[in-house]
Amino acid sequence: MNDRLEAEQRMKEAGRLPEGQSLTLRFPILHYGAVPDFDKDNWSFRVFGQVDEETSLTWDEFCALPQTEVMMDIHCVTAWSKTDTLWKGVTLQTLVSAGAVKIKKDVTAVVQHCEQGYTTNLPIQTAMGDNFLLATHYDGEPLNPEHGYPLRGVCGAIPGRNDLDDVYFWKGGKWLRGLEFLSYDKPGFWEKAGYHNRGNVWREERFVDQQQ
Ligand SMILES: Nc1nc2c(c(=O)[nH]1)N[C@H]1C(S)=C(S)[C@@H](COP(=O)(O)O)O[C@H]1N2
Ligand SMILES: [Mo]
Repeated sequence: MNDRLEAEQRMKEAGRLPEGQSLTLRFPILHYGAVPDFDKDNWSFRVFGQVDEETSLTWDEFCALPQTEVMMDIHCVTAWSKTDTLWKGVTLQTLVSAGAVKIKKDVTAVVQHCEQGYTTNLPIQTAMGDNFLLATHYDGEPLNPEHGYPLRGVCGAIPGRNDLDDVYFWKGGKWLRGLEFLSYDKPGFWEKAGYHNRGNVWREERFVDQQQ
């Protein structure tokens, strides 16, 4: 057996490979449109919607926030999974506890807004989990442009943590520029184009025809 099949078998046995997924040892690149440039002086991170105060952080302000490292398994709806990916960035929990975001009580959903209009929605409880990160680094290095430099949402599964909502990787927006907090749900780019609104990997919530 080759390395990939061997690793895939191990991950299956460990219960870390959801139904319908196969393991990749590479890191595929998937997105709609072109890779945008980063212009530090004109970059801002917007916090808006149902918050006490709408704000905007500069790149330096964002980088000054306390950072967290998370090891996660990521699962793409196109059926590849990659295990033990190491990310560093800021959790939404940290944004809240650092006072950078004051979420109103009736908030139920958060929408990631990215360059070129890409959006994706998550329930607020999912986004507040340890498995959702606003990441600046992958594997100890700043993100590659293709993987979302300078900032992206990352959602995955933390092995052994059955209390979290593990969603497909499209729900991590690359080239992230802001978060919108809402008291109602607002489907994003792929969610409007036929992907499942929730996208839980263990329930195989891939497409809208599987939605209830
Ligand atoms: N801004 C933006 N973010 C995006 C996408 C996109 O098209 N635009 N595609 C999503 C999809 S469908 C996937 S599977 C992952 C892929 O991330 P990767 O290229 O780092 O593997 O990014 C997600 N985030
Ligand atoms: Mo995807």
